[in-house]
Amino acid sequence: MVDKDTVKLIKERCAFMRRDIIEMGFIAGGRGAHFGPALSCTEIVASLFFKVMKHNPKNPKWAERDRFIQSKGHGCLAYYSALIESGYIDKDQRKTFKQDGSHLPGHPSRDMEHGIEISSGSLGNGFAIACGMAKAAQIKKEDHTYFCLVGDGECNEGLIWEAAMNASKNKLDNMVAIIDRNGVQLAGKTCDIMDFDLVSAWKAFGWEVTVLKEGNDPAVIVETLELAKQKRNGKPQAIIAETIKGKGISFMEGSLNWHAGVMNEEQYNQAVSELEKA
Ligand SMILES: Cc1ncc(C[n+]2csc(CCOP(=O)(O)OP(=O)(O)O)c2C)c(N)n1
Repeated sequence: MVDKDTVKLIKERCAFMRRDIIEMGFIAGGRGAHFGPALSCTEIVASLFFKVMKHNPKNPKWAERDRFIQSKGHGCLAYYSALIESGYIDKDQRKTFKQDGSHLPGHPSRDMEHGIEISSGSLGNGFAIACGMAKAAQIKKEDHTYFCLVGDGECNEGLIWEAAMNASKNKLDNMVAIIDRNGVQLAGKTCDIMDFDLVSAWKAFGWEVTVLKEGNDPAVIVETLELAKQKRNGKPQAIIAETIKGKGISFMEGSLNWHAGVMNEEQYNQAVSELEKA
């Protein structure tokens, strides 16, 4: 059972993070931003950064830290907002999102000084890299956990399954994949584009699977992630988290239009006002 103070803290952080996401996405102007993919996983990323993972913003390269790998790199606004709210990146850097020379490009680019472990954005690659890093840690007998955020549409990539079977063969029980099952991908609903049973697939590839019905509820997320982190039973862990794409902004929730988009001033004002009232 997660205590009330923890839940309160994560909800507060999510409120700041959502504000950062909207600010940065609006600042990107005509370049557009992936709002929906960041808003669906805000609670997951916040639970990791503000409770579950051991890490130190003052020492980003601390060898014993747990690792966060955002394989669905296009959802980086959630990652960046967690790095900003934890102190890896200055808040005033928000205005550089997607600008040349920024620490905050449109997809994460490896930048260890600022807490970004790997470059990602080509779907499937981040997960495969995370499994490789977890294997290296296993060989070196290091005791930290690799948390990798994967999209449900991303699970259509063949590379995911090559890495998944390799991880179970290698008994990578230091590896936790969190699948952000928001049901909507770039050009349609995930079930219309490639309809397969994610739970059975991950199990068939040798992973222990937990389905998280309330993937935007910090209390349930923290409990599930902490359990997965403690399990060292010879199996990698997959958490299938049912979330809402665009969560928190009424006109974005569940919408295909806001996988990525350009936000006008009226929409920005509405989004900010909804966040203030939440
Ligand atoms: C290898 C590769 N193919 C295609 C794309 C283009 N692309 C970017 S996001 C996306 C959809 C991802 O959907 P999902 O994994 O469900 O993530 P969500 O946006 O719902 O968080 C696609 C196809 C890509 N980034 N990489």
